[in-house]
Amino acid sequence: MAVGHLVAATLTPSSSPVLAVGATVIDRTPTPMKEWAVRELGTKDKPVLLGSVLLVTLLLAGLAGLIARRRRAAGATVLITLVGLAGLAALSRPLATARDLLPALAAGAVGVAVLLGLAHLADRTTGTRRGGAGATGPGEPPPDHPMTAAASPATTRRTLLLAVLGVAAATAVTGWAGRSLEKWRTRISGVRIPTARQPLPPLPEGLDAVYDGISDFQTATGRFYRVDINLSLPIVPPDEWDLRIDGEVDHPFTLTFDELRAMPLVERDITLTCVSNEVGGKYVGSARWRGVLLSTLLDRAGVRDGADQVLSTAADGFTISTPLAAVQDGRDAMVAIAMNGEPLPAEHGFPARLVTPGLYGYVGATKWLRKLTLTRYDDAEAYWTERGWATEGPIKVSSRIDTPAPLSRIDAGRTVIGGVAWAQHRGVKGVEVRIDGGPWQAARLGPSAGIDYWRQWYLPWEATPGRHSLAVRATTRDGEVQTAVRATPFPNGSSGIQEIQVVVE
Ligand SMILES: Nc1nc2c(c(=O)[nH]1)N[C@H]1C(S)=C(S)[C@@H](COP(=O)(O)O)O[C@H]1N2
Ligand SMILES: [Mo]
Repeated sequence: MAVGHLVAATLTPSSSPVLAVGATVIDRTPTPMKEWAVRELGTKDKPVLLGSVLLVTLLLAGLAGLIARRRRAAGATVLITLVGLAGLAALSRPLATARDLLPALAAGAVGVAVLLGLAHLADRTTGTRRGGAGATGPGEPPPDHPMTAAASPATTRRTLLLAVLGVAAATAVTGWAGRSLEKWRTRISGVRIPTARQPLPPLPEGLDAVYDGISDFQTATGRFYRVDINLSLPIVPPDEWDLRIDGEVDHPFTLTFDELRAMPLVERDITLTCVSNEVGGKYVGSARWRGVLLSTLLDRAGVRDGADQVLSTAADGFTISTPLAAVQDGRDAMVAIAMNGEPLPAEHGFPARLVTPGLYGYVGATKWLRKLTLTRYDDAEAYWTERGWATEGPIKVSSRIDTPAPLSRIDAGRTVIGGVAWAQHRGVKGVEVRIDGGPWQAARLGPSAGIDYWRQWYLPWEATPGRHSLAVRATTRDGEVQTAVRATPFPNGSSGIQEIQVVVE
């Protein structure tokens, strides 16, 4: 598997046997179970999945080894079947080509060679032990038989041990080399993003500068939540990349990266949220995006009557449908090429992604964007909508307590309760806090960076010893109060009010 991973890293990382099987497991997992995994494991879901794939493979390969002790061909067949399944998984990935079979072929060749080699050495240890016991009977090979006379039992066992350790070490080095190569190939260097026509002034100082524990007003790129279907990042060299705009348009066209970045760039502060975010969850982040307004691209293409969705296709084969009405209602959806002043990192969609204020990521935030097709909902369905998630995904008003942390112990005395609230493209008008089931009290709001951005808030609190429960809710500028009615993320986003317990000492 390590060899397969290394070979894949030189070609297409997602064709690695372990990644291809992992991705297939994700695809085949029913939505409720996927939701459970995201909820229980959070961002550890991927390491847990890959760890399980590796563990099961090790066990099955061990089984192949045991079988090979008696019947070489049968053991090798088990191994080849395993590798064959990984090869099929790689071939069934959305953008797979025949080349994606190579990692599995390499894994199969090396795997069978190692299996036969180790089985041979293992036989010699058993053979010499038999010979050494001196129990040479009528049916037994004579002491000078090549199997028994080759070496002393100690030497052979040491050879076997050394061979096993050697294989283990080679596996570790090869696996590490594959991971390093994969990382190196997704690095971004030497990409320059021009400044915006009208650069935004720096953000005002946020509440995080004054009160510990409140989320930073702007989320640092390295700490921005990441959600996508990929176990390995797509490699998209900017000089091979282009963006196609087609479908129900008068003038389809294609832009290279150089052409795109030469267009007039705008800058916007926008908060992204994942539909999988639970009430109080972490799948929300705020950044300054720079790119080309989607409306500029659509105007140039000339959208025909009849289209009702913008279907985007990404380099990972992922698709998103964004309601045309939403991107034409004046909100600043854009094809972003920079995040917080730097080129997009590979994790967040390099070289270009869609950002749509007010819509959950799965309907408006296509990373590694390659194509925008104007089409109809009746004619095409996107990745998550095919899997039962809602067609339109407006972000629900929500708020989160960042400090004090749930179930924490804090000192009695003067402190603050604080956090963030968001209602993208509607704006947050107010935030209220409820202590121990008492009346809702108005919190103070931090600076505003527009209706598409979250709002920090805090409430000074004289904490008295004992156990306390704290709850928060937000109100939008158009007057909607965050509902207490609980909803799961599936199918159109969570709702409810976050209530936490703390102990004051
Ligand atoms: N190509 C691609 N784009 C994608 C996804 C994906 O799996 N593939 N996931 C979407 C989802 S569900 C979300 S919430 C956002 C997350 O963006 P981020 O990882 O930059 O925070 O990306 C969206 N864009
Ligand atoms: Mo998402």
